[in-house]
Formats: sequence, C-alpha cells, structure tokens
Amino acid sequence: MFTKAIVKTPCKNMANGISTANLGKPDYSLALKQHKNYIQAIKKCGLKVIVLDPDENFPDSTFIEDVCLITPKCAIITNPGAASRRDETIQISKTIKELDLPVENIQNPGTLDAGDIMMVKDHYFAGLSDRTNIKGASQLNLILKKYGLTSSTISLKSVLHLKTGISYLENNNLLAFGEFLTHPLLSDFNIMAVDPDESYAANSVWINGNVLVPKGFPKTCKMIKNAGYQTIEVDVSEFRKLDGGLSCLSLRF
Ligand code: CIR
Repeated sequence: MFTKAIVKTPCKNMANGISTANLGKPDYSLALKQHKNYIQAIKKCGLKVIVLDPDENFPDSTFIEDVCLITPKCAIITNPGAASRRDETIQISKTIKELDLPVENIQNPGTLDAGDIMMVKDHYFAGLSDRTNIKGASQLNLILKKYGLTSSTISLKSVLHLKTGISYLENNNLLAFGEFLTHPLLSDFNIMAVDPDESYAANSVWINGNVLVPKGFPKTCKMIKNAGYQTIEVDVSEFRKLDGGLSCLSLRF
C-alpha cells in the first residue's frame, strides 16, 4: 500500500528537456493541465500528494521519479546520469529531509536514475542504462543491504530506463515488452505482454489495486482490466514528447 506521493509541477522551460522522441515540443499549458489531471488520478488511488513548485533551472525536473528512491526503510537520493539533471537532487533532498526516514545518497562516480529501479516487495531490480552505471547500482545494493533489502541488475538494450519497458503490477504480474518478454532474470513473473505498437504503455503504474495506464493504448488497458485491476487512463502526451512516462511523474511511498 502507498499512502503518499510527491510530484513536481512542470516548468515553462520543459520545452528544453532531453528528448529522443521526435514528437515535437511539448505544449506547456496542456502539460500543466495533464499534470493536474495526473494529480487527481493518484489522489483517487488514495494518495496524499505533496506538490513541489516548478524550477525553471531544470527542464526535466517534473520527472521527479528519477532523483530519489523511497523505500519503506530509507530514502535514497540518486545521482542522475544526465549532467543537466544532476542538481535536481538539491531540491528533493530538502523535501525528503522532512520525511521520517533515514536518507542515503548515490555518489560519484556512481550514477543512478531511479526510473531504472523497479521494486518487487523487498527486492529491487536495477537497470544498467546510459543513466545508471554499475558503480551506482553497486552503491544502491550496499545501501539496501543495510536495511535488509536486496537488489540485482538487468542490462538494458533499447529503452531509456528499466521502467520504460517493464512495470510490476503486484501479484507476480509484470507488464513487459520487447527485450524483456523472454529475459531469463524475469522468467518467474507472470508476463503480461504489451503489443509492440503500444510499447509506451509498458510504463503503467500500480497504486493500491488501481493501475494508471497512459491514454491511447486500448489493447494494453483492456489486458490490464481483464486481469482484474481497476484501470485509470491518464493523458500524458506532452510528457511523452520528452521521453517521460506515467511513473516518472511521481514518487510513491
Ligand atoms: C530525461 O531524459 O531524463 C527526461 N527527458 C525523461 C525522464 C523520464 N524518466 C523516466 O523514465 N523515469
């Protein structure tokens, strides 16, 4: 069960965020509207939402998931792999200090984006990507160990972050596409295969029995619904233009 979430309002400068999507520049007023709807959706799942102010210095800072990993035992401030995102951690550190949790840090030369980390009960899968290096993943492993938690790594081939390609929906159900469908390290999961033409929807988010699914991916939404979940479709088209998905927009804990 999650009870809280932290989100960060997108800034006007989001138009200058990192992107490989080739879908054009995001429309800021539409992005603001979609962000508000996203907050409503996660509130509907029972979360109390802390909303942080926009920060024009960091175009990608609305993708708050990447800068911190909150576990039930500790919060880990990451060291984002993209240079332009490195100092997003300063603001989140201030917010995290106010929570009643021990705080840990990933440090140079280790880099880690928490979009690469997928929690499955007490175990954390860490994607090795262009953003998360082996040193970052090893630091994470040592930190988690202190708190009785475990982790393992998965090397990524084609996706930005691990959770771009897979999402854990609890009850051993794993939403996946492409390189993850037959991955040996994931073979114990009940794999729910996302159609290649809906691959963006592989980033869906389980919150307290509900699953947030990006709007516009009907086959995936139906598959999740048929598996017994309550689905909530959320339009995040403007965030997709910056390679961001549903999970990146919040820290849930
Ligand atoms: C970036 O490239 O860092 C942002 N434009 C998108 C981050 C998306 N975050 C995520 O998948 N966890």
